[in-house]
Amino acid sequence: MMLSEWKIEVGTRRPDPNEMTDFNVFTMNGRSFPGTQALVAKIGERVRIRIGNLSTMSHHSIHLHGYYFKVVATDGGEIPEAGQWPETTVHMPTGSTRTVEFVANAPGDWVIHCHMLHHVMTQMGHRFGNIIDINTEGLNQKIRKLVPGYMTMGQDGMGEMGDMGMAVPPNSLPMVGVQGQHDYITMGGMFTLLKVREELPADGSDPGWYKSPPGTQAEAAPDVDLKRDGIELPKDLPKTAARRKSKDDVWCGVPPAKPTLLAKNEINGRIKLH
Ligand SMILES: [Cu+2]
Repeated sequence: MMLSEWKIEVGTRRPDPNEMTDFNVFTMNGRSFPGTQALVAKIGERVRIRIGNLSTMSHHSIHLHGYYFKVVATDGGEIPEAGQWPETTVHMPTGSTRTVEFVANAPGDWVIHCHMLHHVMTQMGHRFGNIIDINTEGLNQKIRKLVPGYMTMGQDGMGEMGDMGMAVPPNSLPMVGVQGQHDYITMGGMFTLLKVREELPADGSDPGWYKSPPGTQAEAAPDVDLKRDGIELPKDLPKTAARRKSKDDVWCGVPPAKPTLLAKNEINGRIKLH
């Protein structure tokens, strides 16, 4: 699995190799989530993943959910068994390789990703103020007098970006995330899934989302249990709040035919996917 970082300016398709620090696209095998390909394994298989960090400036801390693995080799060679160490995250210095091994004994969809925050955010990790949990009601109208089409975003995280349905240039990714089987996955960039199954499709295709057996997933407690334990839920649960649509925002749910920011440079017209 090759890790890379790129600087791709708005309206261009060619990564800028002269960038020194301000990378905005992070890839596994040349693709950013949700465009990455899932890794697949059959239950009981011994899995060996060799990771190479081709980034010019960044280290990456590659983390696998659901498993412990052992670091069994570096680009300097095999590590003798007595020297192998257990991990859930392997640090990848620039220009290095690490090889990890484990037995795929737990079925499921397990995330494997870089643990550096903006490496799983792609463009959204750059140059915006932190307004998490700030009350921004009415701010759009005020700022739009100065900046037409202005949108306040980020007060509930960046998941809302996927719900808006804003048009993007044809060779672009959503700013962050994709709809998963349970909820919107607010991740991008250096992020993919390890899919472990009893049986894999014979044609090597993606096995789809894991169907959890009944009783193995967390679910909302029934009212009777909450009452028994003396728990009273607040009226406006955080989950509901994070998905609310601002009444004052014409962009939400009704994307304009031609987004102002793109129309300015006619990016839609200039970029064609080959
Ligand atoms: Cu990283």
